Amino acid sequence: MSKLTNCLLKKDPSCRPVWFMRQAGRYLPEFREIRQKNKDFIKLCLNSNLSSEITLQPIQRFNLDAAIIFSDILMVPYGLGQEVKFIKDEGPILSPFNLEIFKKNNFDKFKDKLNPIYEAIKLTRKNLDKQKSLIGFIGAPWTLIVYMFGLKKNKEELDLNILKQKEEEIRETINLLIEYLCLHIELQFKAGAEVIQIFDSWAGLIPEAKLSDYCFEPNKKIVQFCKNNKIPVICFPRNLNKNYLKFADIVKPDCLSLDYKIDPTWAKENLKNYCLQGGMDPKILFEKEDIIFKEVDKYLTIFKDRPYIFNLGHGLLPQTNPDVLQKVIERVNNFK
Ligand code: 1CP
Repeated sequence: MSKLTNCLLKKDPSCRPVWFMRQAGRYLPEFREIRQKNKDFIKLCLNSNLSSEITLQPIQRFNLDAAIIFSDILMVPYGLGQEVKFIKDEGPILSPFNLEIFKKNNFDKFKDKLNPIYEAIKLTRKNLDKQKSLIGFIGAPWTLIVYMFGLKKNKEELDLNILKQKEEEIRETINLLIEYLCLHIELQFKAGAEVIQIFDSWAGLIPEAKLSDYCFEPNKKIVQFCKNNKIPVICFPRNLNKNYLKFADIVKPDCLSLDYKIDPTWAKENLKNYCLQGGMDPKILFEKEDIIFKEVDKYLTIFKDRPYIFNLGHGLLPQTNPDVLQKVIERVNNFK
């Protein structure tokens, strides 16, 4: 069993796996080199050889316990017929959503469109050390809805008017999305991804009264699907604050990934029966070495007797220095 699955399933506190969200990405010069020659991000995600090569880049450089397949949560809306464009410094833009067209999808069409992702997973699993895990992932329904319906007014705020107007359409879309997301999980698992992470990056934007409908229940259904199929699952309901507790009680994933606004001591005391992951602010990596190490040690000490996966409270930022990351990984691996 790999260190990561041992921690997740056996809840063994003695192993201390480490990996990072966005570990394959723009902070690596070798990624930028490939990206520069491949301007179309969707096409890059659908190039199985390149996707696999990018997935393995951080593994070649660092002593990490897991690789995460190079793809994007927006490949699912793409697979379901929406156009997806990534505009530099602006983020993703999707073509207008149309429920009637969306309903015309079927499993075979979806599977064919996203097949290169599953091929990339097969290829990566073949070239990855047996001791290292390969992580597949999805975006949670709500987080996908935010992009599919263009719900954001700006980086931090939702357009609540659209949210109200489209309530019925959103409900129907979430229910359909769950089916395709479970299929996407199953196909990634069958191709060789042995752990799934569910990113609910915009969970923190949901109005309190809608948390159950938009966050807890959809995540619960997908986690239940994973459990029924014996697929280990990590949930990342970002920025839920104290509602992490409610999320944990209702959704019951194998592991909860913490964002950097969560106080790790609070998490340790309140999320008692859970394997936990991450938490440290990615911006700490821009500080001086002694400050970084102090913060790394803080997380490792708080979670010393708990099953804990070292990671950050969100993805690595593009300005991160890979040499600094190298030192952090050594620090984690040598921690006694
Ligand atoms: O070169 C570039 O500009 C591409 C940047 C990039 C990368 C490296 C995007 C665009 N996606 C990815 C890969 C990616 N996305 C991975 C690969 C594996 C790894 O972690 O190494 C994963 C797991 C994701 C997941 C993802 N995509 C999330 C969830 C995690 C999070 O960051 O909260 C989200 C919200 C997206 C949407 C997305 N894709 C890309 C960007 C810049 C964004 C976010 C935009 C926004 O803030 O709204």
